[in-house]
Amino acid sequence: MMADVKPFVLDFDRLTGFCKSGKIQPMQRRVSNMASQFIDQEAARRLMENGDPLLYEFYGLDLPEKDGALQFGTTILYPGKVGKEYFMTKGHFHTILDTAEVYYGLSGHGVMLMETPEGEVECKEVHPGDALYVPGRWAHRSINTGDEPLVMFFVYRADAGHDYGTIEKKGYRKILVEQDGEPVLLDNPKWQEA
Ligand code: M6P
Ligand code: ZN
Repeated sequence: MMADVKPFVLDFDRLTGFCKSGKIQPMQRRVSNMASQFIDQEAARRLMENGDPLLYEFYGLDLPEKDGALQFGTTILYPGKVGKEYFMTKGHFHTILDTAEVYYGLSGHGVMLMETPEGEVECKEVHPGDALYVPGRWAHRSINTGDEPLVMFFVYRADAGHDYGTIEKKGYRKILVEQDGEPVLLDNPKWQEA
């Protein structure tokens, strides 16, 4: 199977992140795709009734999920808030837990919120030109704290897989909310021990 994959080039715009030729199409996630993750359920409901805004788009490739292969693309996370909570990605552990991922900031700015199954938490800012290493075992969620799209390039082992279940059930330990115009990391009141 791998032998069938020939070298190829994809033309991601280095500011918008979109594939200019349209050779591949992004996946999209809206508020309704992850409404239960937000703290302010009333705000999430209002947004869903008012056009269900797009939170983010990201590209994935149809490549064999083999440990010798890589998966890569761009992710475009729009600015906005659900209540006081910034627009964010669902976030996930990798199914093969101990597999890492690299993100490279192209435009906009925000943070990557990460946590281990044992409860260690890290929050790292990403600006254009920053390369962020997410080690294996760390769940990762991107959060847009700015007022323009946060665009990043990412790459990870193609067989890593996405484990959403843990985050969907328990939530993240921390949330990032705006207070007096600044992002503040707080304990997630909805977080539950399994
Ligand atoms: C990035 C990558 C993808 C991931 C996407 C969306 O583009 O990490 O693997 O799928 O973000 O994030 P999520 O899967 O958490 O919705
Ligand atoms: Zn990942």
